[in-house]
Amino acid sequence: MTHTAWVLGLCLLAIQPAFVAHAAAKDSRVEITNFAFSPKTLTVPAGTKVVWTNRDEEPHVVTSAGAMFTPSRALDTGDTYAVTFSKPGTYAYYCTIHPTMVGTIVVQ
Ligand SMILES: [Cu+2]
Repeated sequence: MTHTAWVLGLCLLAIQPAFVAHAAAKDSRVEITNFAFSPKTLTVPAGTKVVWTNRDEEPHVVTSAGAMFTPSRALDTGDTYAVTFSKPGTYAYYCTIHPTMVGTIVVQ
């Protein structure tokens, strides 16, 4: 083994835990684009932080149907909103400004 290969191997060993930690980080994303939540249904394990990002030029709101979590304020372009789902269940939500925009978070 050349010295270079040995050093590279050491580097890979050193950075590997960072990748593992990143993969285990419990957050998941929903994009708001073209007046729709994407993915429309997101299934996550309990304890996941779900982060919505508004990619539209229009403001949108993330509101729980049945008030199962705190609603967001009106999200402008690029704004994010996060909810951590600790209990299993099906969480339907919609946009109060555009009530035909609906989505679901399924927490397992
Ligand atoms: Cu909206």
